Amino acid sequence: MNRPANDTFLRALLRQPTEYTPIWLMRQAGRYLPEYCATRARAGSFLRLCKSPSLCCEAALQPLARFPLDAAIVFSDILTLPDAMGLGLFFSENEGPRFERPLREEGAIRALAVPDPHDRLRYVMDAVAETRRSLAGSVPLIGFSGSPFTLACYMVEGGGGEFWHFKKMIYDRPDLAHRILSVNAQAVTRYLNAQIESGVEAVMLFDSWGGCLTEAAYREFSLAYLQRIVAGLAREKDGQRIPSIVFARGGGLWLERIAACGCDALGLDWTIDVGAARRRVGERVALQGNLDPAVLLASPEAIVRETRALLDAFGPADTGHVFNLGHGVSRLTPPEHVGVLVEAVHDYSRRLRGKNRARCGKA
Ligand code: 1CP
Repeated sequence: MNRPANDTFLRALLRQPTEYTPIWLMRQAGRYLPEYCATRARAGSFLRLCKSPSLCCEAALQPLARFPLDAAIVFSDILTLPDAMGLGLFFSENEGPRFERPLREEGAIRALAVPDPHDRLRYVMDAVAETRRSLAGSVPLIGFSGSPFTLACYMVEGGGGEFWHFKKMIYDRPDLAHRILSVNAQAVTRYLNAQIESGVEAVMLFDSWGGCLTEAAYREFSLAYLQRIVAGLAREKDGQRIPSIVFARGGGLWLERIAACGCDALGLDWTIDVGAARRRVGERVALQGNLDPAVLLASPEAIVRETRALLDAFGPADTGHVFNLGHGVSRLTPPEHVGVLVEAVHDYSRRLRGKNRARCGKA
Protein backbone atom coordinates (compact mmCIF):
# COMPACT_ATOMS: atom_id res chain seq x y z
CA MET A 1 0.00 0.00 0.00
CA ASN A 2 1.14 3.52 -0.75
CA ARG A 3 1.79 6.44 1.54
CA PRO A 4 -1.38 8.26 2.61
CA ALA A 5 -2.40 11.38 0.66
CA ASN A 6 -1.81 13.40 3.83
CA ASP A 7 1.49 12.14 5.25
CA THR A 8 2.27 15.32 7.22
CA PHE A 9 2.16 13.40 10.52
CA LEU A 10 4.65 10.77 9.31
CA ARG A 11 7.00 13.39 7.91
CA ALA A 12 6.92 15.44 11.14
CA LEU A 13 7.80 12.31 13.15
CA LEU A 14 10.74 11.64 10.84
CA ARG A 15 11.78 15.30 11.05
CA GLN A 16 11.20 15.99 7.38
CA PRO A 17 9.77 19.41 6.39
CA THR A 18 5.99 19.94 6.52
CA GLU A 19 3.79 22.81 5.36
CA TYR A 20 2.06 23.02 8.74
CA THR A 21 2.13 21.30 12.14
CA PRO A 22 0.06 18.09 12.05
CA ILE A 23 -2.36 17.32 14.88
CA TRP A 24 -4.18 14.33 16.32
CA LEU A 25 -5.43 13.85 19.89
CA MET A 26 -5.03 11.08 22.41
CA ARG A 27 -8.54 9.66 23.02
CA GLN A 28 -9.84 11.54 19.98
CA ALA A 29 -12.48 8.79 19.82
CA GLY A 30 -14.33 8.63 23.10
CA ARG A 31 -17.09 9.72 25.36
CA TYR A 32 -17.02 13.46 24.53
CA LEU A 33 -18.54 12.49 21.15
CA PRO A 34 -22.27 11.62 21.24
CA GLU A 35 -21.81 9.33 18.21
CA TYR A 36 -19.19 7.32 20.16
CA CYS A 37 -21.65 6.91 23.06
CA ALA A 38 -24.24 5.64 20.55
CA THR A 39 -21.75 3.14 19.07
CA ARG A 40 -20.82 1.91 22.54
CA ALA A 41 -24.48 1.54 23.47
CA ARG A 42 -25.04 -0.52 20.31
CA ALA A 43 -22.07 -2.74 21.22
CA GLY A 44 -23.56 -3.32 24.68
CA SER A 45 -20.33 -2.59 26.57
CA PHE A 46 -16.90 -1.07 26.08
CA LEU A 47 -15.24 -4.49 25.92
CA ARG A 48 -17.71 -5.79 23.33
CA LEU A 49 -16.99 -2.66 21.32
CA CYS A 50 -13.23 -3.42 21.52
CA LYS A 51 -13.91 -6.98 20.32
CA SER A 52 -15.98 -5.92 17.30
CA PRO A 53 -13.66 -4.90 14.44
CA SER A 54 -16.38 -3.12 12.45
CA LEU A 55 -17.52 -1.07 15.47
CA CYS A 56 -13.86 -0.26 16.31
CA CYS A 57 -13.45 0.98 12.77
CA GLU A 58 -16.60 3.10 13.11
CA ALA A 59 -15.37 4.62 16.42
CA ALA A 60 -11.88 5.34 15.03
CA LEU A 61 -13.33 7.21 12.03
CA GLN A 62 -15.84 9.32 13.99
CA PRO A 63 -13.45 12.12 15.02
CA LEU A 64 -12.08 12.26 11.44
CA ALA A 65 -15.56 12.79 10.04
CA ARG A 66 -15.87 15.88 12.22
CA PHE A 67 -12.37 17.38 12.21
CA PRO A 68 -9.50 17.56 9.66
CA LEU A 69 -7.14 15.59 11.92
CA ASP A 70 -3.82 14.42 10.46
CA ALA A 71 -3.86 10.86 11.84
CA ALA A 72 -6.25 8.17 13.02
CA ILE A 73 -5.59 5.83 15.95
CA VAL A 74 -6.80 2.25 16.12
CA PHE A 75 -9.76 2.00 18.47
CA SER A 76 -8.82 -0.44 21.23
CA ASP A 77 -7.40 -0.31 24.74
CA ILE A 78 -3.99 -1.05 26.27
CA LEU A 79 -5.61 -3.66 28.55
CA THR A 80 -6.65 -6.05 25.78
CA LEU A 81 -3.08 -7.43 25.81
CA PRO A 82 -3.15 -8.60 29.47
CA ASP A 83 -6.67 -9.90 28.77
CA ALA A 84 -5.15 -12.05 26.01
CA MET A 85 -2.58 -13.23 28.59
CA GLY A 86 -5.48 -14.74 30.55
CA LEU A 87 -6.13 -12.14 33.27
CA GLY A 88 -9.85 -11.73 32.51
CA LEU A 89 -10.53 -8.05 31.77
CA PHE A 90 -13.90 -6.55 32.63
CA PHE A 91 -15.23 -3.03 32.98
CA SER A 92 -17.61 -2.31 35.82
CA GLU A 93 -19.86 0.69 35.22
CA ASN A 94 -18.13 3.95 36.28
CA GLU A 95 -15.36 2.05 38.04
CA GLY A 96 -12.94 1.64 35.16
CA PRO A 97 -11.12 -1.52 34.13
CA ARG A 98 -10.62 -4.55 36.40
CA PHE A 99 -9.01 -7.99 36.10
CA GLU A 100 -10.61 -11.16 37.42
CA ARG A 101 -7.21 -12.74 38.05
CA PRO A 102 -4.64 -10.13 39.11
CA LEU A 103 -1.03 -11.34 39.10
CA ARG A 104 -0.22 -11.76 42.78
CA GLU A 105 1.03 -15.35 43.15
CA GLU A 106 4.52 -16.42 42.21
CA GLY A 107 3.11 -19.48 40.38
CA ALA A 108 0.90 -17.32 38.16
CA ILE A 109 3.83 -14.97 37.44
CA ARG A 110 6.07 -17.90 36.47
CA ALA A 111 3.31 -19.26 34.23
CA LEU A 112 2.73 -15.92 32.42
CA ALA A 113 3.27 -16.43 28.68
CA VAL A 114 3.49 -14.32 25.53
CA PRO A 115 0.20 -14.61 23.60
CA ASP A 116 0.10 -15.11 19.83
CA PRO A 117 -1.35 -11.78 18.66
CA HIS A 118 -2.73 -13.36 15.49
CA ASP A 119 -4.78 -15.73 17.62
CA ARG A 120 -5.84 -14.17 20.96
CA LEU A 121 -5.81 -10.61 19.57
CA ARG A 122 -7.15 -11.45 16.13
CA TYR A 123 -9.96 -8.95 16.71
CA VAL A 124 -7.43 -6.10 17.06
CA MET A 125 -5.64 -7.16 13.85
CA ASP A 126 -9.02 -7.27 12.06
CA ALA A 127 -9.86 -3.80 13.42
CA VAL A 128 -6.48 -2.51 12.15
CA ALA A 129 -7.04 -3.97 8.66
CA GLU A 130 -10.64 -2.73 8.43
CA THR A 131 -9.78 0.77 9.70
CA ARG A 132 -6.83 1.05 7.30
CA ARG A 133 -9.08 0.00 4.40
CA SER A 134 -11.77 2.48 5.38
CA LEU A 135 -9.28 5.34 5.66
CA ALA A 136 -8.67 4.71 1.94
CA GLY A 137 -5.24 6.31 1.92
CA SER A 138 -6.42 9.60 3.47
CA VAL A 139 -4.35 9.87 6.70
CA PRO A 140 -1.98 7.45 8.49
CA LEU A 141 -3.19 4.94 11.07
CA ILE A 142 -1.44 4.73 14.46
CA GLY A 143 -1.15 1.43 16.33
CA PHE A 144 -0.39 1.32 20.05
CA SER A 145 0.34 -0.63 23.18
CA GLY A 146 0.89 0.08 26.85
CA SER A 147 4.51 -0.02 28.03
CA PRO A 148 5.61 -3.12 29.96
CA PHE A 149 5.70 -1.13 33.21
CA THR A 150 2.29 0.51 32.75
CA LEU A 151 0.70 -2.83 31.82
CA ALA A 152 2.33 -4.50 34.84
CA CYS A 153 0.85 -1.81 37.13
CA TYR A 154 -2.68 -2.80 36.06
CA MET A 155 -1.92 -6.54 35.92
CA VAL A 156 -0.63 -6.74 39.49
CA GLU A 157 -3.08 -4.21 40.96
CA GLY A 158 -6.05 -5.85 39.23
CA GLY A 159 -7.32 -2.48 37.98
CA GLY A 160 -6.56 1.24 38.24
CA GLY A 161 -5.38 2.96 41.40
CA GLU A 162 -2.08 3.99 42.87
CA PHE A 163 -0.41 0.68 41.98
CA TRP A 164 1.04 -0.03 45.43
CA HIS A 165 1.11 -3.76 44.75
CA PHE A 166 3.51 -3.57 41.81
CA LYS A 167 5.59 -0.82 43.41
CA LYS A 168 5.98 -2.99 46.51
CA MET A 169 6.99 -5.93 44.29
CA ILE A 170 9.83 -4.02 42.62
CA TYR A 171 11.43 -3.52 46.04
CA ASP A 172 10.51 -6.88 47.67
CA ARG A 173 10.74 -9.25 44.73
CA PRO A 174 12.57 -7.52 41.86
CA ASP A 175 13.05 -10.98 40.30
CA LEU A 176 9.28 -11.40 39.92
CA ALA A 177 8.85 -7.82 38.71
CA HIS A 178 11.51 -8.40 36.06
CA ARG A 179 9.86 -11.69 35.07
CA ILE A 180 6.55 -9.89 34.39
CA LEU A 181 8.27 -7.00 32.59
CA SER A 182 10.31 -9.29 30.43
CA VAL A 183 7.24 -11.30 29.30
CA ASN A 184 5.39 -8.02 28.75
CA ALA A 185 8.24 -6.62 26.64
CA GLN A 186 8.21 -9.69 24.39
CA ALA A 187 4.41 -9.62 24.22
CA VAL A 188 4.35 -5.90 23.33
CA THR A 189 7.04 -6.33 20.64
CA ARG A 190 5.11 -9.16 18.98
CA TYR A 191 1.82 -7.32 19.35
CA LEU A 192 3.11 -4.09 17.77
CA ASN A 193 4.86 -5.98 14.97
CA ALA A 194 1.60 -7.82 14.26
CA GLN A 195 -0.21 -4.46 14.12
CA ILE A 196 2.44 -3.23 11.65
CA GLU A 197 1.90 -6.34 9.50
CA SER A 198 -1.84 -5.69 9.63
CA GLY A 199 -1.47 -2.11 8.40
CA VAL A 200 -0.60 0.51 11.04
CA GLU A 201 1.81 3.16 9.77
CA ALA A 202 3.24 4.40 13.09
CA VAL A 203 3.28 2.94 16.60
CA MET A 204 2.97 4.53 20.00
CA LEU A 205 3.91 3.16 23.42
CA PHE A 206 1.91 4.57 26.33
CA ASP A 207 4.05 4.70 29.45
CA SER A 208 1.28 6.39 31.38
CA TRP A 209 2.55 5.46 34.86
CA GLY A 210 6.37 5.34 34.55
CA GLY A 211 6.44 8.85 36.05
CA CYS A 212 5.45 7.44 39.47
CA LEU A 213 8.89 5.81 39.88
CA THR A 214 12.18 7.07 41.30
CA GLU A 215 14.77 7.90 38.66
CA ALA A 216 16.77 4.73 39.33
CA ALA A 217 13.65 2.54 39.32
CA TYR A 218 12.41 4.22 36.15
CA ARG A 219 15.62 3.29 34.34
CA GLU A 220 15.58 -0.29 35.57
CA PHE A 221 11.87 -1.13 35.46
CA SER A 222 10.51 0.99 32.63
CA LEU A 223 13.08 2.53 30.31
CA ALA A 224 15.20 -0.62 29.89
CA TYR A 225 12.13 -2.47 28.58
CA LEU A 226 11.03 0.38 26.29
CA GLN A 227 14.49 0.25 24.79
CA ARG A 228 14.20 -3.51 24.15
CA ILE A 229 10.87 -3.07 22.43
CA VAL A 230 11.98 -0.23 20.19
CA ALA A 231 15.01 -2.30 19.17
CA GLY A 232 12.71 -5.22 18.28
CA LEU A 233 10.18 -3.30 16.17
CA ALA A 234 9.93 -3.68 12.41
CA ARG A 235 11.49 -0.49 11.05
CA GLU A 236 9.82 -0.68 7.64
CA LYS A 237 6.79 -2.09 5.89
CA ASP A 238 6.45 -2.08 2.07
CA GLY A 239 9.44 0.25 1.84
CA GLN A 240 7.84 2.78 4.22
CA ARG A 241 9.50 3.71 7.54
CA ILE A 242 7.32 2.98 10.57
CA PRO A 243 8.05 5.69 13.16
CA SER A 244 7.72 4.97 16.88
CA ILE A 245 6.52 7.35 19.59
CA VAL A 246 7.07 6.91 23.33
CA PHE A 247 4.55 8.78 25.49
CA ALA A 248 6.24 9.32 28.83
CA ARG A 249 3.70 10.77 31.22
CA GLY A 250 5.53 12.32 34.16
CA GLY A 251 8.86 11.76 32.39
CA GLY A 252 9.80 15.44 32.17
CA LEU A 253 12.78 14.99 34.49
CA TRP A 254 14.31 12.26 32.32
CA LEU A 255 13.68 13.50 28.79
CA GLU A 256 17.27 13.11 27.57
CA ARG A 257 17.39 9.48 28.66
CA ILE A 258 14.02 8.63 27.14
CA ALA A 259 14.96 10.41 23.91
CA ALA A 260 17.99 8.11 23.67
CA CYS A 261 15.91 4.89 23.79
CA GLY A 262 15.82 4.62 20.00
CA CYS A 263 12.31 5.98 19.38
CA ASP A 264 11.60 8.57 16.68
CA ALA A 265 9.42 10.80 18.81
CA LEU A 266 8.75 11.62 22.42
CA GLY A 267 5.19 12.24 23.64
CA LEU A 268 5.10 14.89 26.39
CA ASP A 269 2.56 15.60 29.11
CA TRP A 270 1.63 19.25 29.68
CA THR A 271 3.82 19.91 32.71
CA ILE A 272 6.90 20.66 30.64
CA ASP A 273 7.44 23.64 28.32
CA VAL A 274 7.73 22.31 24.77
CA GLY A 275 10.49 24.81 23.89
CA ALA A 276 12.56 23.76 26.90
CA ALA A 277 11.99 20.10 25.97
CA ARG A 278 13.17 20.81 22.45
CA ARG A 279 16.33 22.50 23.67
CA ARG A 280 17.03 19.50 25.92
CA VAL A 281 16.61 16.74 23.34
CA GLY A 282 17.92 18.73 20.39
CA GLU A 283 17.56 17.15 16.98
CA ARG A 284 17.52 13.58 18.29
CA VAL A 285 13.77 13.02 18.25
CA ALA A 286 10.54 14.71 17.20
CA LEU A 287 8.21 15.93 19.97
CA GLN A 288 4.52 15.23 20.30
CA GLY A 289 2.24 17.24 22.55
CA ASN A 290 1.50 18.88 24.84
CA LEU A 291 -1.52 21.15 25.41
CA ASP A 292 -3.19 20.81 28.80
CA PRO A 293 -6.47 18.92 28.06
CA ALA A 294 -8.21 21.40 30.40
CA VAL A 295 -7.67 24.13 27.78
CA LEU A 296 -10.32 22.39 25.64
CA LEU A 297 -12.88 23.06 28.37
CA ALA A 298 -12.19 26.83 28.19
CA SER A 299 -13.52 29.39 25.69
CA PRO A 300 -12.58 29.34 21.97
CA GLU A 301 -10.54 32.53 22.57
CA ALA A 302 -8.53 30.81 25.29
CA ILE A 303 -8.02 27.75 23.07
CA VAL A 304 -6.64 29.87 20.22
CA ARG A 305 -4.42 31.87 22.59
CA GLU A 306 -2.94 28.81 24.32
CA THR A 307 -2.44 27.00 21.01
CA ARG A 308 -0.52 29.91 19.52
CA ALA A 309 1.57 30.24 22.69
CA LEU A 310 2.50 26.55 22.45
CA LEU A 311 3.45 26.79 18.76
CA ASP A 312 5.51 29.91 19.54
CA ALA A 313 7.19 28.09 22.44
CA PHE A 314 8.22 25.21 20.15
CA GLY A 315 10.00 27.88 18.13
CA PRO A 316 10.82 28.36 14.47
CA ALA A 317 11.15 25.02 12.69
CA ASP A 318 9.34 23.49 9.76
CA THR A 319 9.31 20.00 11.24
CA GLY A 320 9.77 17.83 14.32
CA HIS A 321 6.52 18.71 16.09
CA VAL A 322 3.23 16.82 16.15
CA PHE A 323 0.59 18.78 18.03
CA ASN A 324 -1.37 16.79 20.61
CA LEU A 325 -2.71 17.13 24.14
CA GLY A 326 -0.54 16.25 27.13
CA HIS A 327 -3.01 13.44 27.93
CA GLY A 328 -6.40 12.25 26.66
CA VAL A 329 -9.38 14.39 25.66
CA SER A 330 -11.63 14.88 28.72
CA ARG A 331 -15.14 13.52 28.31
CA LEU A 332 -16.38 16.98 29.39
CA THR A 333 -14.92 18.56 26.22
CA PRO A 334 -17.47 20.26 23.94
CA PRO A 335 -16.82 18.63 20.53
CA GLU A 336 -16.80 21.99 18.70
CA HIS A 337 -13.82 23.08 20.83
CA VAL A 338 -11.76 20.33 19.18
CA GLY A 339 -12.65 21.91 15.82
CA VAL A 340 -11.38 25.30 17.08
CA LEU A 341 -8.10 23.68 18.20
CA VAL A 342 -7.45 21.83 14.93
CA GLU A 343 -8.09 24.95 12.87
CA ALA A 344 -5.88 27.08 15.15
CA VAL A 345 -2.98 24.62 14.87
CA HIS A 346 -3.19 24.34 11.09
CA ASP A 347 -3.72 28.04 10.48
CA TYR A 348 -1.16 29.49 12.90
CA SER A 349 1.58 26.96 12.08
CA ARG A 350 1.24 27.77 8.36
CA ARG A 351 1.59 31.46 9.19
CA LEU A 352 4.68 30.82 11.33
CA ARG A 353 6.33 28.92 8.48
CA GLY A 354 5.56 31.86 6.16
CA LYS A 355 7.24 34.24 8.64
CA ASN A 356 10.28 31.97 8.92
CA ARG A 357 10.71 31.84 5.18
CA ALA A 358 10.45 35.64 4.92
CA ARG A 359 13.06 36.02 7.69
CA CYS A 360 15.43 33.51 6.06
CA GLY A 361 14.91 35.16 2.67
CA LYS A 362 15.99 38.56 4.04
CA ALA A 363 19.00 37.17 5.88
O1 1CP B 1 -16.50 4.10 28.95
C1 1CP B 1 -15.89 4.00 27.88
O2 1CP B 1 -16.41 4.18 26.77
C2 1CP B 1 -14.47 3.59 27.98
C3 1CP B 1 -13.51 4.72 28.00
C4 1CP B 1 -12.28 4.23 27.30
C5 1CP B 1 -11.88 4.53 25.99
C6 1CP B 1 -12.62 5.40 24.97
C7 1CP B 1 -11.32 3.34 27.84
C8 1CP B 1 -11.36 2.69 29.18
N1 1CP B 1 -10.36 3.10 26.87
C9 1CP B 1 -10.68 3.81 25.72
C10 1CP B 1 -9.95 3.77 24.44
C11 1CP B 1 -8.48 3.95 24.44
N2 1CP B 1 -7.66 3.73 25.51
C12 1CP B 1 -7.68 4.31 23.33
C13 1CP B 1 -8.15 4.48 21.88
C14 1CP B 1 -8.97 5.68 21.63
C15 1CP B 1 -8.28 6.94 21.16
O3 1CP B 1 -7.17 7.31 21.61
O4 1CP B 1 -8.91 7.61 20.32
C16 1CP B 1 -6.36 4.37 23.78
C17 1CP B 1 -5.14 4.77 22.98
C18 1CP B 1 -6.36 3.99 25.14
C19 1CP B 1 -5.16 3.86 25.95
C20 1CP B 1 -5.25 3.62 27.41
N3 1CP B 1 -6.17 2.89 28.12
C21 1CP B 1 -4.27 4.07 28.33
C22 1CP B 1 -3.01 4.83 27.93
C23 1CP B 1 -3.27 6.27 27.75
C24 1CP B 1 -3.68 7.02 28.99
O5 1CP B 1 -4.85 7.40 29.05
O6 1CP B 1 -2.81 7.20 29.88
C25 1CP B 1 -4.64 3.65 29.62
C26 1CP B 1 -3.90 3.90 30.91
C27 1CP B 1 -5.84 2.89 29.49
C28 1CP B 1 -6.57 2.19 30.56
C29 1CP B 1 -7.98 2.62 30.61
N4 1CP B 1 -8.92 2.23 29.70
C30 1CP B 1 -10.12 2.84 29.98
C31 1CP B 1 -9.93 3.66 31.15
C32 1CP B 1 -10.99 4.46 31.84
C33 1CP B 1 -8.57 3.53 31.52
C34 1CP B 1 -7.88 4.27 32.67
C35 1CP B 1 -8.05 3.51 33.93
C36 1CP B 1 -7.38 4.19 35.11
O7 1CP B 1 -8.04 5.02 35.73
O8 1CP B 1 -6.23 3.87 35.40
